[in-house]
Parts: sequence; structure tokens; C-alpha cells
Amino acid sequence: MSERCFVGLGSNQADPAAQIERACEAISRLPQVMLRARSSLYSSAPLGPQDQPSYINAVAMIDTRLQPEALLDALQAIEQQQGRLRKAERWGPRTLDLDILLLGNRVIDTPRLQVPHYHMHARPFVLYPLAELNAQLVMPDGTPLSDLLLACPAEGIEPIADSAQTYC
Ligand code: H73
Repeated sequence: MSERCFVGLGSNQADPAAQIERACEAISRLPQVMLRARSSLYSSAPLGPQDQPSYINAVAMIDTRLQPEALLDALQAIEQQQGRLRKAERWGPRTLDLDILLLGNRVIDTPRLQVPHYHMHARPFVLYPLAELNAQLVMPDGTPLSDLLLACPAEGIEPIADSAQTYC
């Protein structure tokens, strides 16, 4: 049985919008994964050190039969293919980040994987594109996404007009 999953995408290096588009294409080609929709692209001020370029962020909605660790492996392989420097300084510039935000109604807490994503509630560049895809979402603990949005103002993020994508 497949599960609905939301994946956060972010980049601030090497033509960030193109990085996000390429990553979505790569996700759409993964076996056992159906890419359903991608939010608009959002331009966002860096969270963390300010002496780095602004980011492009988006969220992809997929349905997958992959087990959580296999999905993480597949997403990390895409990060590697797109030249992410694993040794990049923490909080520093990044070529491509892929984060599993939600995976069905699962709660996962292993050394490699925490789902729901441990920082999503504090990241407007995650919550607002997520709401674009499904404003009615409810977290596994019962918290509505709308409550998280109220506690996280849309500061420093700007949707790029007409950049949403749906897929069959
Ligand atoms: C994060 C391990 C580490 C993983 C987690 C990491 C990338 C994937 C996002 C940023 C704006 C991995 C941005 C920023 C900063 C600099 C804060 C930004 C932006 C990193 C894996 C483990 C555990 C999960 C999961 C994937 C997981 N791991 N826009 N980005 N500022 N759980 N981005 N659920 N999904 N990996 N990601 N400012 N405006 O969130 O910490 O985490 O090996 O085993 O730091 O985009 S990498």
C-alpha cells in the first residue's frame, strides 16, 4: 500500500531554482514513487548565518511504497548526484537539501531519521509551501498544520508567481 509523503527541497547554490526542478525530475523517476504535485518555489532569506545567498525552497507531494529508510537512501542519492558537499559547514550554503517532512501518519525516531521532520514547525519556508499542497493537513500528534502556521509568521519568504506544478 502506498503512503502520502511530503518532501522539503532547498538550495542556495549553483542556480537554486534549477536544482529544485532537477531534483523533482529525479524524484519522479524513482521506482515505487509517484510525484503528485510540487508547491510554488519560494525565495527565502537564510535561516542561520546571513552571509550566504538567499534560498529557493519548495515542497513535493509524493505517494510511495518505499520503506522510510529506503526513501531516505533514494533522496540522499539524489542529493549526492547534484553535488551536495557532505562536509559543507553546518548552517552553511547548500547545493541541494531533501528532507522527509511527513510520511503517512508515521512517527519515526531513529538515529538516521526523525519523522515528522524535527525542525519543520519552526521553518516558514517549509510550512507555507506545505499548506499550498494541503491546507487541511494534521500532524500525527493531532496538531493541525493551520496551528503551526499561526505560530510561524511568513517572514522573509516570497512565493515566485506561477511556479506551482502538478503531475499525473
Ligand atoms: C536538517 C541528517 C542531516 C538532513 C537534515 C537537514 C537536509 C537533510 C536541511 C539547512 C532557508 C541526514 C533553507 C538550512 C539552513 C542553513 C538552516 C535555511 C535552509 C538542511 C539524515 C538525518 C533525520 C531526517 C528527515 C531527511 C533526516 N535526518 N532555507 N536550510 N537555513 N531526519 N538545511 N526527516 N529527512 N534527513 N536538512 N534557510 N531560508 O533539516 O537539519 O539528518 O544525514 O540521516 O540547514 O532551506 S541532513
